[in-house]
Amino acid sequence: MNRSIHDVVEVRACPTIAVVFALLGVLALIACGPRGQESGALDVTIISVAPDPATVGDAVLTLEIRDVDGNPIEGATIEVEGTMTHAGMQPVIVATEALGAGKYATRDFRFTMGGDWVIIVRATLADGTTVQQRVDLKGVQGEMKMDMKSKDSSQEGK
Ligand SMILES: [Cu+2]
Repeated sequence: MNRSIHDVVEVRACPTIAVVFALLGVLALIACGPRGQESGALDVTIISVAPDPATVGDAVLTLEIRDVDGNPIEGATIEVEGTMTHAGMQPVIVATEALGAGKYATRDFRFTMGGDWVIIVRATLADGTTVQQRVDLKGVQGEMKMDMKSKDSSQEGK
């Protein structure tokens, strides 16, 4: 799973804007080089994951979100979807809290399985435009099976 192929630019907006953002994304890629996490109309960096290393269970992802010019995205509504690429995965979709300076922290996020996750960040900008960007978050620690129940699921299997 090559990183540069995996991180396809995703833009959900009207077609004209999508084309513009796609072009900007290409320019950003050329300008920034293959940094993997950063392409497209939003420059999304996961600046921290708590606990660290990321582990199955409750977690807080702190994101830094900038536009292609490097300006922090302020006044946006940011939704974070955590998912994996295998069939049957139940995505985890949560809201975020703005921390200022383009930083946002997830509320009530939870890693339900160990393994490689994909974090999809959906931003509704102040002008109503919706932009989406995905970031890989690999190697979440813990069991590679569904953990849809609460913490007392360790009681199972007796
Ligand atoms: Cu999964």
